[in-house]
Order: sequence, then structure tokens, then C-alpha cells
Amino acid sequence: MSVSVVLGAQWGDEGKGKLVDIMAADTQLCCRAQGGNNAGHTIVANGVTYDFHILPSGLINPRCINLVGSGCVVHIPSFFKELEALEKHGLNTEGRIFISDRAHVVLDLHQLVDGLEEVELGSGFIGTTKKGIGPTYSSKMTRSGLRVCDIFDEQVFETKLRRIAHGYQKRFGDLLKYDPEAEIEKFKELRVKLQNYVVDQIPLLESAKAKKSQILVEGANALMLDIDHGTYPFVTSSNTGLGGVITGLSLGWRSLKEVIGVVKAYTTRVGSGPFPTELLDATGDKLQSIGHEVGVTTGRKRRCGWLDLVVLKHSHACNDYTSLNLTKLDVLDDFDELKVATHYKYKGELLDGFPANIEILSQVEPVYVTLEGWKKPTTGAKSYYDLPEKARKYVEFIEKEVGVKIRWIGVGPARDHMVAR
Ligand code: 2SA
Ligand code: GDP
Ligand code: MG
Repeated sequence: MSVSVVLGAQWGDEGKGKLVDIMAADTQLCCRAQGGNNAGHTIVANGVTYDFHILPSGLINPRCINLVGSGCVVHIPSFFKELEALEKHGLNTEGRIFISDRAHVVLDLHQLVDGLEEVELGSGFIGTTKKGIGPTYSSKMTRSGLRVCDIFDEQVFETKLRRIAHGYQKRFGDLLKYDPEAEIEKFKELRVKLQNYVVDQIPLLESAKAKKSQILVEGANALMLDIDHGTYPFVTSSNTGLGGVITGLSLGWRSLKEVIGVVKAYTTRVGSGPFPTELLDATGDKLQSIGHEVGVTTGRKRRCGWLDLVVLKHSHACNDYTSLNLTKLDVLDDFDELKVATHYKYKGELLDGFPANIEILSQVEPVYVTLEGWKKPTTGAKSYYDLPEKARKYVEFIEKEVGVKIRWIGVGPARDHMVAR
């Protein structure tokens, strides 16, 4: 068995879904290890645009089996809604999508609590997707959560659900407009529908190992949103880095072949939290509109800024990438000059690395290197040397600074808009 891992190296939406879709052509099993339907991956394949949230992006490839692994959190009605949307696009997913029985269940309750917790934070709100991710992982960590296997034991399921609801009702009182009995009722139908999708992931992965299958792990969100290594508390509630792959799936560390970091040629972020290279001016607006930087899950405009190598070096230190996929290079085609942050200064002094303290991070000043723009279209490029020389200089500058080979370069949203090196 050999496992390739695709991880977001910045704050998400780097274009992981597109690379996973391309690599799925040589993959037997595609797995999600963490997160829920907060993720949003847009894939353009065969002239069709697909949006994925909890489902792995390997589903477009008809020969690829897909697994939502034990480290994930799943809102069951949304899982079915997403499947139906894909089927309406003509995708046959029958027998190719499974959920681990150890994954945790996101209840409607958790989604309501997500909204209430954001209100409770006032001006310090996180800017979550309100998909119930934080509250579900909280239930998991306090050991009161519901797992997918619990759904099939009606009594256990109902008792646990009422217990979680009772706890939140005590905390939020009348602010929480939730009827546990109505959610229990919904599961009467969902339980039957779900049966064929649930597996024990251990034998599934063991059998993949025995068959020497190619496995692809699709990271959701990205390293800077990692609960341990990201810009806490402005992060999601799972380990979005390599750690989450190891804990969320049972693959065995010996089987890891490569860890590919996906890097957008500039930086975006959705939600609150420090963003040192953010551009709150016409250049930021230009990146946002040319890059179509709008959240796939919530429709929020993504904040935009210059590429930040301090972020990338931190990301590489945490995930140890074997190679990178630089994406959306084409979005930079029409800029006279491009800035890239190489260091941060705090109170006039150069900092070593990426600061943990969020207050310091919100006050750092990026130190920029300016590179010349290439002012030529890159989208038609088929090989590296089809790219303008100044575009190659931009690529090679990043590669040298981060110290990792850029193996793929995205020059447009479609499958064939990818230059391999
Ligand atoms: P949550 O909902 O608890 O995970 O939110 C916590 C923080 O994590 C951020 N987050 C994301 N950032 C980028 N992309 C995400 N997926 C969607 C997309 C986002 C969307 O692909 O566009 O549609 O808005 C994603 N999911 C979570 C979130 O913004 C919070 O900062
Ligand atoms: P993910 O969450 O990392 O999978 O990324 P998203 O799908 O949320 O956001 C990436 C967006 O950029 C999607 O709309 C993709 O179709 C698009 N995209 C991916 N790669 C490229 C690229 O190289 N160029 C352009 N112009 N768009 C791209
Ligand atoms: Mg996304």
C-alpha cells in the first residue's frame, strides 16, 4: 500500500480538491481524515463544476472508492443532500462512498450551538461556517459525543442525544430553540437510509493494504487552521495537518509515500483572525475578483493578500512536505509587481519564525521582497517552459525560500490547467 497525502499549506481554499481529483485517476481509495462539511472544494472536470463539502473529491473518478474516516464529523442530512446534488450532476456514487462507524455525528443541535457560541464571543467571534464543527468536536473531547455506530442502537442514541441537549439547554436557556424529540424523530428515517454507507474502516484499510492499493488522503481546511499549529483561537477544531491524517485514519505511518502541500500563489483567509499580508485596498479587491475568492460553503468573500513565506515555512516545519502544488498562478497574470513576505518585524525587530501569541501576530509588519509581474497569460501553458520567464522566477523564488520542490503549477480551474514539472 502506498499513501499520498494532500494538505492545505495556508488558511484553506488553496485548490486541494482539484489536485485530489487529478490524482484520483491513479487511486483506488480516497479518504477524508478530519473535519466535516465546513470544507468546500470546487472541482471543474469534464466541463462540469462540482462542489464538495464532506464527501471526498475522489468521487468524480468512477473507479475510486471513498471513505469519510474516523476523525471526521458528519451531519447526516447534509451528507445525503450532497450525494443527491452530485447524482443530479450525473455522478453515480453507488457502492463507492462509506462513512467510518467511529466518526462523530454532527447534530442540528451542534449547528445551533455553533451560532450561539459565536454570538457569545461578541466582537471576538471566530467567523465559523456554523456547520457545528466546534461543538461536535467539543462533545467528542468531553466524551459525551455520538458516534455513527451509536445511531444504530436506538436506545443509546436517544439517551445520549437527550443528555447533550440537556447540557446545552442548561447553558443557553431560551436562546436555544431546539426540540430533541424532533431530531430523534428525523433519525428514524435517516437510520435506515444510512445503513449501507457505514463501515468499520479498520478492515477496509487492512484490505486495501493487502491489495497494495494506492490511497489518497484529502486534507480539509489547512495548516494555519490546525487546532494546535494554527492561529489559535481563530482555527477550526480538528488537526488539519499531518497529525490529523495519522489519528483520523488507520493507515500506518510506514505506508506514507508523500505529503503534498497545496499553496495558493497569494494568500486568502475566510473568517476572523490575524492575517499579516492582508491587502485592504484595491490590490486586495483585484485578487478577490480575479481569483473568484468566495467561500464554497458559506458564500462569504475571502480576505486576500500577498503570498506569505513565513506562513509557508511554519507550515512546512509542521507537515514536512515532500513537494508542493502552487495554484492559481494565473490570477497574478496582470500585476505590474508582486510582493512576497519573507519575514515579520515586531516592534522594529526581526522575528524568528511564526509567533504563537495572537496579539503579537496581529501587530507584526511583514518584510517584503518585490518581484516583477509577467503581464502575460499563463492559462494555456502545458509545460514549465511555456510559462513566462518572470513567472518561473516567481515559482523558483518560492521553491528556494521554502526549500521544497514545486511539482505542479495550477494555471486555471480545469483539470488540464495544471503544469507538471
Ligand atoms: P469552523 O466552521 O468551526 O471550521 O470555522 C473555524 C475557522 O475555520 C475556517 N474554515 C475555513 N476556511 C476556509 N475555507 C473553508 N471552507 C469553505 C470554503 C469556507 C466558506 O471552502 O470556502 O465557505 O466560508 C473553511 N472551513 C472552516 C473558518 O472560516 C473559521 O475561520
Ligand atoms: P480547496 O478547499 O483547497 O479544495 O479549494 P476551493 O475549492 O475551496 O478553492 C479553490 C478555488 O480555486 C476553486 O474554485 C477552484 O476551482 C479554483 N482553482 C483551483 N486551482 C486553480 C488555478 O490554478 N487557477 C484558477 N484560476 N483557479 C483555480
Ligand atoms: Mg475550500
